[in-house]
Amino acid sequence: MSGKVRQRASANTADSATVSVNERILKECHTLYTDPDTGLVNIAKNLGLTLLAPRKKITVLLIGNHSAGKSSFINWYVEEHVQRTGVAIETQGFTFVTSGKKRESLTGNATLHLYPHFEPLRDIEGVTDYLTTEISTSKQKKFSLVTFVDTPGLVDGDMKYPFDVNRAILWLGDMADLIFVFFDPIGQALCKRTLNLVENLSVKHADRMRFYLSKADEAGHESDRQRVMMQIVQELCKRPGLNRTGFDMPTIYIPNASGKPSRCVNQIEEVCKDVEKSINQTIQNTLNNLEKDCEQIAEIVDRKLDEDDAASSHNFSARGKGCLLGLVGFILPLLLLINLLASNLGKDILVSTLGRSGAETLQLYMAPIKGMWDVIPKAYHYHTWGFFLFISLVLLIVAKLKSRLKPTLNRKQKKALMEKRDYVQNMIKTKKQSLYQEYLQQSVADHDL
Ligand SMILES: Nc1nc2c(ncn2[C@@H]2O[C@H](COP(=O)(O)OP(=O)(O)O)[C@@H](O)[C@H]2O)c(=O)[nH]1
Ligand SMILES: [Mg+2]
Repeated sequence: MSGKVRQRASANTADSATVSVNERILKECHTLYTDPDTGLVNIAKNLGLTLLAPRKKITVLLIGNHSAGKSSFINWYVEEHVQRTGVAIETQGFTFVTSGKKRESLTGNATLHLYPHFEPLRDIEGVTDYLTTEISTSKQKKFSLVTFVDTPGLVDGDMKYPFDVNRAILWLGDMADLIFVFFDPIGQALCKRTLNLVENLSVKHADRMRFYLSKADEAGHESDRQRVMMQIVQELCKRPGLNRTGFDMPTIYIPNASGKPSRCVNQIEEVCKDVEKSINQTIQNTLNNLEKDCEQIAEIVDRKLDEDDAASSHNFSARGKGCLLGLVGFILPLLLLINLLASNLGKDILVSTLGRSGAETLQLYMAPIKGMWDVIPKAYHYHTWGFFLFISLVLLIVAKLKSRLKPTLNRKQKKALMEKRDYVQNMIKTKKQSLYQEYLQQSVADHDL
């Protein structure tokens, strides 16, 4: 019994040990947004604000000529033969290579289900049939935090793609955190399609793009390699959109790919570092955005509460004005009516209904009105009645209009709003602080080692 418990406990620690701090931070941030009850996405939606949940992994798009070594690089990174490689045109469509609980291949529709933010790809006719996802259980390097997007090899000329490959790659470039461009020394490194795409992508995403001279072990001697590199850089610089100083192009190759040892310098670790840097940047951005989003929510709540206060005081004065106007509109004809009754009913009837003192008081108070009424010639009495009835009607209508109220929040709604504000300002911000602390601590620890 206790053995079983111990076994389970150790399995748990093993499990949590394989989940890196960074992975957990991104997952927790994701949950803070997507939780159905307390998630920021839903809180914001109820306030009329659209928030996007952060992604749990970065996306790395690989482009390059056919046979430049893209698929081989993915296999090397993952340390598993996930993608088919070879000189024949192997990769026809787009493949998302990602880590998961079990080895599996998914079709296009399942892929878009897994990556809802890639859903607009459907608009590019024919792409869905050429989308696949390869899920691998590998946790090598930083693979648990990366999704690679392998693309069809780019070639010029007659090659017919079953969909608009340029449009699809440009669109994927918008979604990717990193865009790796592989140039190989033997193939059509300078194929027009690749150069055009690189130029177009760098209009928006120059900062996300990295260039590599791949399969560098096949470039011959050092001098040959230099020449190839010069050629590629020259070709790139000819493009107006790419003419920048200092093209950085590490030379990389898959160790032992050619089967014979190579003396060429391999900078493939640079690629891994670029991936790591992007992951770190993503974590920092995600945490910063978390705080910004909380602030935005708190601001909206404050604004709503202010608006509600303004509406309440508006309603208070509207009610006051409405009452006053209504009262005048109501009293005016009433006074005329009383005056009419008082002067037309005989004194006896008044005394018998109101009592002697009552009748006298009435006469006393009605005297000014009676005085004014008597000034008006008898022939105009009906007109005067009409006039005053009209005035009081207008007053009553204005009163009705003036007392129109603005909607206000009830106590429960107000409380709910304030709770939301406190939740994002206190709970989530504290959580963000502690996640940041964990993130920083691990890099401090890394340096200490
Ligand atoms: N010598 C050497 N061969 C490589 C390297 N990377 C890939 N290859 C070979 O080049 C061919 C094409 O590679 P592949 O990954 O399919 O290219 P892709 O079309 O860009 O996906 C395959 O036969 C690989 O074995 C490398 O770094 N060095
Ligand atoms: Mg390939």
